[in-house]
Amino acid sequence: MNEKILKILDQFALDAAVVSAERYGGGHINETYLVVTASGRRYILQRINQYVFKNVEGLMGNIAAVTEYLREIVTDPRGVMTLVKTTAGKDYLTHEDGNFWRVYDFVEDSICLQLPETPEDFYQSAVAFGNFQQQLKDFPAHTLCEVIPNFHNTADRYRLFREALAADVCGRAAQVRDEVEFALAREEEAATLVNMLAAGELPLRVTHNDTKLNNVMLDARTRKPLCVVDLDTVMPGLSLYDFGDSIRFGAATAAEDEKDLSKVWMDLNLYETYTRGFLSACPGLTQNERDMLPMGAKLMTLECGVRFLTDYLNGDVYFSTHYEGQNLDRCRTQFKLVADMESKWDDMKRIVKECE
Ligand code: GN1
Ligand code: MG
Repeated sequence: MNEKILKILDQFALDAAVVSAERYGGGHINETYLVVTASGRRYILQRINQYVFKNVEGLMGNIAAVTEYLREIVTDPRGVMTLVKTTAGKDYLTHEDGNFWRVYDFVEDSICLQLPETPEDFYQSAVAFGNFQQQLKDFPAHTLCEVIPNFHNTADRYRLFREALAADVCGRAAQVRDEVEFALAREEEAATLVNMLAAGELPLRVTHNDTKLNNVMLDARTRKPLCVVDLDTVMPGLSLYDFGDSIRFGAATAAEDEKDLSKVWMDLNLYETYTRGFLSACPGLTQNERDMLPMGAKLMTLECGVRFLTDYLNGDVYFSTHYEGQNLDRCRTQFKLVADMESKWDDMKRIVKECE
């Protein structure tokens, strides 16, 4: 076993001596290990990525506050992530080399899916994220720190896009005139949700901000949700961000970087499935939030497309890419999804009404 990892684990209040610690999972951000102790108990050890997360203290403060709050509500201990404290009683360890480490209890008897195997799986992920929203409806969201400032401030994303377009550091602007035009034609509408928040028409909520299926743990036996994981981007926001990002990713018929746009659209059946699951688990949404669900889906998709386009103009510095032009391909699928949603707008609104 790795000596350094053992020394780190020594500083956490585990139940018994460590017998193994192996690299685990497919995450792209943090470094993760599965730890087993002499009693057979399992833990997850993670080194927090400080390049992506500059404010680890704020991030860990958010996770501790939200998980402690949820623990009072859930009945199954697997219904919430549990941080294991350090021997000094802290929620994370600051190592002498400057890295930050944390330990969670392993969520036993659970599965985690990369893609839905059936529409029911997608439905259950909607229930999981709806539950998360519902359970935290009275949590004072403003007390959480904004882990990544302006993360879903769509208006601010446009400001950064305009800056990138004006600077055109890679000389790519001329190739993307159609995409630029598509984005700019929707700039005013893109501010709809942030304007409603500022006007007090939408409530500030605790949001997860990475509402993909693989961030839900399902019970291995019942295939029903246990808890949501990857709480690093939990911060104050709008419920519509979480709903919208799920639709953007989960109701799309093709990969985010599909080149053949004729394969890309938003599947209305999957949209309906997710909406039904989310609304059934989250009856506490206000009428304005319900009415704006289609707008949440559209604006999260538009925003993501604008972010990909901005990164393409900037020379692919934020999103990791595997080939030249991948960010432009990603931008195009997102804009195709937006156009498809616009053509299905009345159906999207009708489905929300039918699910209420
Ligand atoms: C990033 O790292 P990943 O794939 O979970 C991004 C999301 C985007 C997504 C698009 C912290 O998420 O906001 O929607 O890529 N996360 C961050 O694929 O920027
Ligand atoms: Mg993630």
